[in-house]
Amino acid sequence: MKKHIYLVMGLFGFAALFTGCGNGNQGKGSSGALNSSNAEKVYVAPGEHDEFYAFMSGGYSGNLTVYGLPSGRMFKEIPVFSQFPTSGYGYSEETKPMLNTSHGFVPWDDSHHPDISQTNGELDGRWIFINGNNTPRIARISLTTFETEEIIEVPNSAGNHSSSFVTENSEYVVAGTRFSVPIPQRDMPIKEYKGNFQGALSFISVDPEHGHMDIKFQIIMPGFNYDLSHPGRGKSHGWFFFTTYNTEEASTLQEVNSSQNDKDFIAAINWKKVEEYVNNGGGTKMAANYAHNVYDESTHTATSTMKKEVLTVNPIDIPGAVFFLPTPKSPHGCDVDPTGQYIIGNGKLSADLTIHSFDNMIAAIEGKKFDGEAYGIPILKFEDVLAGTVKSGGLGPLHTEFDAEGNAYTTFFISSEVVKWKLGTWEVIDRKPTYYSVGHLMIPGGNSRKPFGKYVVALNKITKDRYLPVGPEMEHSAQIYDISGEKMELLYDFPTHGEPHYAAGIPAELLAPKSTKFYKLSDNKHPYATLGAADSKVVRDGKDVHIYMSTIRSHFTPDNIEGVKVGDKVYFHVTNQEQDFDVPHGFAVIGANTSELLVMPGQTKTIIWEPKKVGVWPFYCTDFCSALHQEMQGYIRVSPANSNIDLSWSLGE
Ligand code: K7E
Ligand code: CUA
Repeated sequence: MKKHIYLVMGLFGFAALFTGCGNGNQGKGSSGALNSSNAEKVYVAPGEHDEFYAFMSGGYSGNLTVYGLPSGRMFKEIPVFSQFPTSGYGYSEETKPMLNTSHGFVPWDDSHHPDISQTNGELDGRWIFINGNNTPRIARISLTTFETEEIIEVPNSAGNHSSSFVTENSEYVVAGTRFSVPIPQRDMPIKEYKGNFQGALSFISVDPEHGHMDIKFQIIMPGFNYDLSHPGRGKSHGWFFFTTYNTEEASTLQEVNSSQNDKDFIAAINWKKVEEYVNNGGGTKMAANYAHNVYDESTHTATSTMKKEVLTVNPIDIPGAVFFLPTPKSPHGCDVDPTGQYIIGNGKLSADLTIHSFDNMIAAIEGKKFDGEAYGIPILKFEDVLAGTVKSGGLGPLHTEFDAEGNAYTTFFISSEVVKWKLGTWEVIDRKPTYYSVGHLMIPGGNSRKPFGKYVVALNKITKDRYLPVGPEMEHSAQIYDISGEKMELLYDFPTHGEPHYAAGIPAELLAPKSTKFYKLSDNKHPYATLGAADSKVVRDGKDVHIYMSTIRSHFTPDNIEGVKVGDKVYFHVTNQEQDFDVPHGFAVIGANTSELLVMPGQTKTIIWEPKKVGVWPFYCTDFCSALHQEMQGYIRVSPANSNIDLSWSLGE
């Protein structure tokens, strides 16, 4: 045990050494990142467009950010798991249901791994999925509207981390638990973890037409930690691979106790076999309670439904469906190359990378060459499945991506570098420092059969001296490298928002032409929509007052409202009448216990305002929409609770 403590301390000492040094003379001189031709490589002239979209997970912002590559310009923050006052997401009545869970309204999460939908193993640009780590959820975001359309909660899961990766035809988006827990949840002593806690790996089906998600089955696995996962592709399509750590099943002092085993496992799951089993009536329905939230583009409104049942399967009931591949040193990343042949386990406490061969794995399974079992799941022999080892000389490998030329790129957290190596020969071709302590990296399409190469983006954890200081809290730093040549070339640094873990990149030409410009007013099915200024009205229903409000440059209709009383609940249903690209109107009213609304053309959004004080209170448009934007305002008169002033409103006559 002591030896392990020393090893861990040794590694972190080494980390301090690397992350502690400044950028010194890096890049001075005629080559390197300060070379002016590198500036040209990331320069996108005014009015020109970037070549790639990059979607960065927002980490503890709970959201997803959209950047351009190579420029590193941020285009949008897409709210997903967190309330977002900039647009009113999670504040407006229409979007609040998106954040409903079995724990009630949860307005925040920690998002890690975006993954773009695929067809035949290639990015198809329809949707992007991302996981909520803390209160386990998977979200689906439309890549035409760039809006979150659906969120499904994942029951029996805790720390939804080995998620949200899609299979080759987006048959499934997969969500694996990081923490094992009692399943079903119950009151029990924590020290009885071993043998009692379990880990759920959820396969969420994706409707090929609408993208709607549904948990098809959950595999209830031994009580390990399931860290990351990737789908098989090509020849290994039908399989899914998950790294595990804490196969020791320690429940305390994890940083020591879960590093005891020299090898943990990669769990190989033959999901086609499990699918066949459940299609034939296999599995056990378990009572559950989880939210399924769907946003309807025609009503501009989300609904939340609680689901009450989940289908679970016990892997030992399906012989041939699940195997363990021994993998050294608490592996973190689990990556599959574009051919589907190689499965890379990045042992985060190791210097070497372990590469398993899919063909070897199948041969070992067919030859029934097992090295014992864990909870009835066969363990394959390490030597039988091993394809090779990359002796990198780096420390703390985390994640690997691929280009289209048979090269792999692995990040090393402790030694702060990206290492390029050759699939099949395992030789190291190049290594470049990152600033500092890189986590994931991303090559557009690098998690598919068809990587686009050209750039790799390193997503660094430590920013330190890369930018002007802004106090103790800094944004994380990304770095873009040109990988079109034999050697990688650092081009540019740019800050990212929240803590991007993984990212997904796609050629702009696959998304830009189909991007929604505005919503058609004639398609607006919102029950409180105002489809023309003439339809504006105010309706009282007991203490509820519904204001059907329309907006067009540059006025609200109605602009003045009287007859509202203290104790009323006022619903401002604001419809934007514009039918043009990029003309939002905003709405804010004094004292609202919520955010503004930002309403896109053709859309209806609602906030509730509960006036507590008598007076005449203004509201206004928050988005500078025209030269007369400052005139886009109105008043609402609030009378005492017992007043008998009738409702009235002005339509601008
Ligand atoms: Cu940050 Cu993929 Cu959540 Cu590694 S994870 S870095
Ligand atoms: Cu509408 Cu400003």
